[in-house]
Formats: sequence, structure tokens, C-alpha cells
Amino acid sequence: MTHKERILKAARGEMPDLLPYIPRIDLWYAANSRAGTLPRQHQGRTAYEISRAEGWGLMTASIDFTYQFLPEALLHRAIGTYSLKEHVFKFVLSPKIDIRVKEEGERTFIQYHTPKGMVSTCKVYSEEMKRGGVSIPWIEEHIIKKAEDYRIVACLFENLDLVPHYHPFLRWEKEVGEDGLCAAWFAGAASPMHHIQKYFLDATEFFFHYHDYQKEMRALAEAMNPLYEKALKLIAESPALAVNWGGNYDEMITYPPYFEKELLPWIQKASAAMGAKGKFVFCHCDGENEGLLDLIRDSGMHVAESVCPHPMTKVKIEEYYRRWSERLTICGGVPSNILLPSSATDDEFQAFLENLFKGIAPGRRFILGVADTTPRDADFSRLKRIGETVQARGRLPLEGGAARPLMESAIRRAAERVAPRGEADELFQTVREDVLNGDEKEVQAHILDLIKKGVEGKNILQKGLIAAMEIIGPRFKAGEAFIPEVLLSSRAMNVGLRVLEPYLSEDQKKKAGKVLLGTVKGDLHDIGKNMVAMMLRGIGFEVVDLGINLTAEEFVKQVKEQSPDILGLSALLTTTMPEMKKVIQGLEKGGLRKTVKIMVGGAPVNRRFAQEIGADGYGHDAAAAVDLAKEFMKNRIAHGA
Ligand code: B1M
Repeated sequence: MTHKERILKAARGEMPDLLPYIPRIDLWYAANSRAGTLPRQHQGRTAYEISRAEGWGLMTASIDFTYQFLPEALLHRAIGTYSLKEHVFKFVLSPKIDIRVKEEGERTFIQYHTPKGMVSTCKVYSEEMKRGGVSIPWIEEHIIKKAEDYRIVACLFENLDLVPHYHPFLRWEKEVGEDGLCAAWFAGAASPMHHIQKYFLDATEFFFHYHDYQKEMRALAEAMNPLYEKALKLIAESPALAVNWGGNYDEMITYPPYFEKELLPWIQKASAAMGAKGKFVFCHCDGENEGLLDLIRDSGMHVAESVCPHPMTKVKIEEYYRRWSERLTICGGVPSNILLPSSATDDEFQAFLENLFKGIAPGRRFILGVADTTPRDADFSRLKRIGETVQARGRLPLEGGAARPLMESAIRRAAERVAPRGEADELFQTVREDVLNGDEKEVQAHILDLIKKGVEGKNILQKGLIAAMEIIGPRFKAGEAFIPEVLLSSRAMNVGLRVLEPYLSEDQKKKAGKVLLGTVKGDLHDIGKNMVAMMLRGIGFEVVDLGINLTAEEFVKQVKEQSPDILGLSALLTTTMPEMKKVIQGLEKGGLRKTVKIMVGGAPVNRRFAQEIGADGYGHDAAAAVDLAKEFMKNRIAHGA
């Protein structure tokens, strides 16, 4: 049986002869071939040649980053319309849209002049980003900045069409042959609303607009519907046997009620359109899926691709298999950090592998791969060992065995320890409710009402604003509140603080402390960091957000210039975690280490790592980061700093 036949059988829920194994090695390959550090036996080979030489299938169901994209392929990065070999059509803009492109160093500025007005974007792709292994430009200026932009972007999308264009896809399919299943691609979003979220707005800003500009946003999503309908129709009619329809689903960013309302109907639609032609829908489910497990299972998608289990995320592989494999094929299963000698010892890796083979028995509906992709510093011999284990023990059905016990739902567990609802005092109930509901207009009015009644500012601050934030933090930790609610509450808190400021004494106005916050070099992930920033501000800290992709030198310079109490470092990639250590070393060298407390966080970071690199603390999530910052300040004051 060929690799492609095995993958197809797994996608249909049938039993292939052997467990399909298709490790994704694109980023590992790109970084190591550039650095001349490919394993000796593979030097001079392409990524496909390496996989073939090892006897592995080719991971062709997800975008392939071994290619250094031509600049024109990603010209329209900020509106999510690329031109890739995975496309079975071309995007065509009507002549009514005048596009003006200006290159300035590493930045590309684009203006889209439409009959309804002009909107602009800016993307950046520096040499340093490329050297650091960043595979795609960063959107520096998003297309939507204000409410009026919605109808202009709608006009842009009404003037955008798709025309079938199979040649690059067919050439690629031929190159892959029987070694993989090539999936077509549209825009990486599941639905128009998801498209708006991923491309048109900064991630935090999206949640604010979703609350403030519902009508405008919905009208834009509707204006984009015909393009999405057409993409589905063209893909279903094209030679492609599968499509990768949307991704980066994550229980925080695409939190369950939002996923259900905005993404699910389109995944169902895609699955029906492709299913009717005997084809498959893959979705890039690489995020934290615990809260989305049932929704994804019931979405109709055929294959959840890039499934990344514990220890990278909360859900263990056996739980995935138990919850999904009746209806849904799992592709992935090996989290990237288990391949890194710095994150997992050889014994831990071996134990993971043993458990994996037991936990997914009998092996139906499973395509083994690395989720999301093999990191640059992976131990190549571990990839080989997985392949050898598949050859030795991967005949289906797999033998079962005692997998480790399933993990309890963290949400359920956490819900049991929901914190008390805070100090109740009827007078401040409305202000607390405004903050909890994220109602920035109401909070202003209610604070002014209380002031008029002669209530002291200090009490409104403590019993109204701060008490509300003390409620939302634990609710979030307990899985009772979703990210947008926390962000909206933090925003309302800040608005409330501004209104209250004139009524507070100098002492009461004092900030809880000053925090510098940034994402380390080579890393563009900023959603978690932004969330930490918002929550710290919400609780009264002064936060200077330094941004993303920051060098150790820049952090040191900023600490020197701004003298913060706390420096917060965020990293989401295992490859960028070592940058945190460089920052600490830089501070030590500059004699600044003792002047500042250092807190680190991000999905792959853990307490052990924080200790190893000499950080002062680790924040598992934004609420924990707030607790830690408060703790730091308490100790600083106690020690007279
Ligand atoms: Co990326 N990505 N991504 N990605 N992405 C991850 C991180 C990944 C784990 C997916 C996976 O393997 N399953 C994986 C990293 C694997 C690894 O390194 N071992 C990965 C990869 C591989 C990549 C690319 C390399 C993919 C590619 O190009 N082929 C690429 C890298 C780009 C780069 O940075 N150089 C890439 C790109 C992207 C997008 C641009 C598409 C998008 C980022 C958009 C953005 O940030 N503006 C994206 C996303 C969305 C994700 C996932 C799906 C979700 C991340 C997220 O925002 N979560 C992620 C999967 C995952 O994390 N399991 C994944 C929600 C957010 C609120 O949580 O950031 O964890 P999080 O923050 C939490 C806590 O960690 C903590 O508090 C927050 C709130 O509770 N926290 C701190 C965070 N920072 C803190 C700092 C603190 C304290 C607490 O103190 C200072």
C-alpha cells in the first residue's frame, strides 16, 4: 500500500495495513539547510528526498514552508489572499480597485483605492526575521483601523474574484505522487468572520471590535460570503482530493461559543461540499483544543490535522483518540517539544512513544505526524525512531494496553475551586457589573453618579473596579470566562480608572508597579502577551508593551532606560525560548539583573525552564502572571526596594 493510499484509508475511517507516518519537517529543513546543519547523510537533499530516503510519507496536507516564498506570492498577506502552489485558483481583483504598492526597506506599504474609499496595510519581513527562521511576513498595519473601514474592505472583497488555475497544483501533485495527499488551500480561515479575525485586525483589537462594531463586522462577513462560497465550489470541482480549510483553532482565540457560532457552520458547509464529491476536509487544529473537543468532533471535518497533545497542550493523546476516533481522523500526535533534547530526555521521549502506540490502539483513523512541525533543533534520531517503531509495530490493528490514565478536564477541576465573588457592597454593584460585562460607557456614567452622591473615589476604586477584576481573574482561571470577556473587562477597568483619576489622592493614583513586556527575538506570537498586558493594566500596573521579535540587546537597553520593576518575556516557540536566557545574561552583563524582577511565560515555557534560565517566576497564564506580578511587588516593598 502506498503512503497516499494509507492516508486516504485513514481519512475514510478504514484500516490501512500500516500506521501512516508523515512527519512535517518543513521548518526544520529550511533552518538546517540554510545553516548547513542537515544530518550528514542528507546533505544536499531536498525535504522530500529526505523523507523518501527515510521511508516516510510526505506531509502535504498543510502549507509547506520549505519554499522561500516569492515576494509576490505573499504581496497581499495582510488581506489573506496569497498565491501558492496549494491554490487551485487565482485571486483576481477588478480594475475598479487601484492598488498602490510602495517598498521601503523591509516594509511593504499597500493602498487599496476602492470606489468607496481607501484602506491601507503594511507588512514587514526583515533579513533578521528571515535569519531567525520566521517563515512569513508580519502584518504591522492592519487593514481595519476604524468603523468606516468595514464597508471599504467589503467593497474590496466584492471586487475580488477567483478563476480556476490548476497548473501549479497539478505539477506539485505529480512531484508528490503516491507519497502524500496534496491538500488545496484557500485562506487559512474557516469562515469570513474567522478571516476578519486572522487578517484584518490585531488579535486583541478583534475582540473589542467584535463587541463594539457587531453590525459593521457582520455586514463585512456577509459581503465576503460569495467569495467563500465560490472557493468551496471551485475546490470541490477541482482535481484536489482534499482541502485544508482553516486553522489555528484554539480554545482561547476561537473560544467555544465563538467557534460554534462563527466557524462551525462553515466547516460543516465545507465538509458537505467536499464530502458530496468523496473528498476530504482537513483543518489545522494545532492549538489548545480542550474546550473545543466536542465541537471539532461534531463539525463534520474529516481530518483534524496538526493535533498537538500533551505535554505541549492539556489534552493527552489517548483522550483525543477516545473522544474523536469514532468520527474524526487524527493527524499529528507527536508534539514538537518531545523531539527536543532540551525539553524531553531520551527516556521521556521513549515513554511518550510507548504510551502513544498503546493510547491509539487499534489505530484506525490515525495518521502519525509531528504537530505542528519539527523544530530546528529537533533530535533527528527521534524522528527516525518513530519511523522504525512504525515499521516494527505499526501493523494495524495496533495492540492495546494500559495507557496512562486520562486527564481530568481542567475546566471541570478548576470550576470546583472558583473563587468567591469578591467583597460585596450594594453601592458598588453596578460598577462591578459594568466591569464584568465589559461595558465601558456604563462604567463611566455609574462612576460619575457615585461621585455626585459624594462617594469617595478610593472606595469606588477598591470596592467597584478592583473588586470586579478580582472576580474576573479567577473566573478566567477556572475556565468560566473566555478571553474576550477578560479583555473587555480590563478595558472597562482602564476607562473607569481614567474617569476616577481626578478624584483620587496622589497616593491612591500610584501605579501598582511598572512592567516592561515583550515577545523575544524570532517570535511573532503576541496574543498571549497582549492579554497579560491588558490584565496587568486592569489591576493597576503601568505596562509598557515593547512588541514582538525583540533582541536581547533591545530588552537590556529598555530596562536601562525605563527602570521597570518587572520585565516580562513571552515566547511561543521552542526555538525562541533560548532567547529568554540571552536577555537574562545580557542584564547580568550590564549589571542590571538585580534591579528588575523577571517573569517568563508562553505555551512551551514551564517552571523548570524558568528556574534553569534564572528567571524570578513563571506565569502559566495571564491570571497567574497578574498574581506573580503582585507577589513581586509585595516582596519588593517588603524588602524596601
Ligand atoms: Co503559531 N505555533 N506558529 N501561530 N501558534 C504555536 C505556538 C504552536 C505551539 C502550534 C503547535 O505546534 N501546535 C507552534 C510552536 C511549536 C514549537 O515551537 N514547539 C507554532 C508554530 C510552529 C508556528 C509557526 C512556526 C508556523 C509556521 O510558520 N509554519 C509560525 C511562527 C511565526 C513566528 O513567530 N516566527 C506560527 C505562526 C502563527 C500565527 C501567525 C498563524 C498565529 C499567531 C498570531 C499572533 O500571535 N498574532 C499562531 C497561533 C495563533 C498559534 C497557536 C495556535 C495559538 C497561540 C495563541 O495565541 N494562543 C499556537 C498553539 C498553542 O499555543 N498550543 C501556535 C492563545 C494565547 C492567549 O495563549 O499565547 O499561550 P498563549 O498565552 C497564554 C499563556 O501562555 C500565558 O498567558 C497567556 C494567556 O493565558 N503567557 C504568559 C503568554 N505569554 C506570557 C508571558 C508571561 C506570563 C504568561 O510573562 C511575561
